[in-house]
Amino acid sequence: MAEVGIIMGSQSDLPIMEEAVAILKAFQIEIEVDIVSAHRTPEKMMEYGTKAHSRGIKVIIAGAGGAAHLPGMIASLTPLPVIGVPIKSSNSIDGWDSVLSILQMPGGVPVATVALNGAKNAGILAAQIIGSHHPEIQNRIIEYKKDLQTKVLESSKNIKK
Ligand code: RP5
Repeated sequence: MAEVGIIMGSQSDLPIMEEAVAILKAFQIEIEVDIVSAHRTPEKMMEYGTKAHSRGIKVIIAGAGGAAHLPGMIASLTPLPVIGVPIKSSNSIDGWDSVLSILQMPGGVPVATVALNGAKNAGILAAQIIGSHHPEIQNRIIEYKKDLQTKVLESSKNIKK
């Protein structure tokens, strides 16, 4: 059963959102992926946002670009933590529109917003949330962080040669 729901406003967001898919698969977390548009399929968005928690989803990652309303609207409908991924899409001016649309939520309705096109970090954050009550997954995150450290220390050694 999927624990992380990854949704995006358009098929055109998929190349970025694939990075969340890839890292969550690497952490061996069950996911589901779908396209849910706040503006083009509002009824589907309502259905997704109101029912995800009863289907066993624990965290939602929502990506959108331009007038990026999907993460905030989903957050308004669900009791689950929502991670928002601002995407620099074809209708973005420079990406700030997507960032601010997702980041500047009103009090009471948080969206944990990652960097522009930061789907990989969204996946890691979702894994950390799941890992907080799942020791096996938390251990994979500990190993992942050790690996990040090893890579930097190796580059540091090599750059001095
Ligand atoms: C947003 O508009 C989507 O999330 C996407 O980032 C952007 C452009 O969508 P398309 O016109 O490519 O379908 O709603």
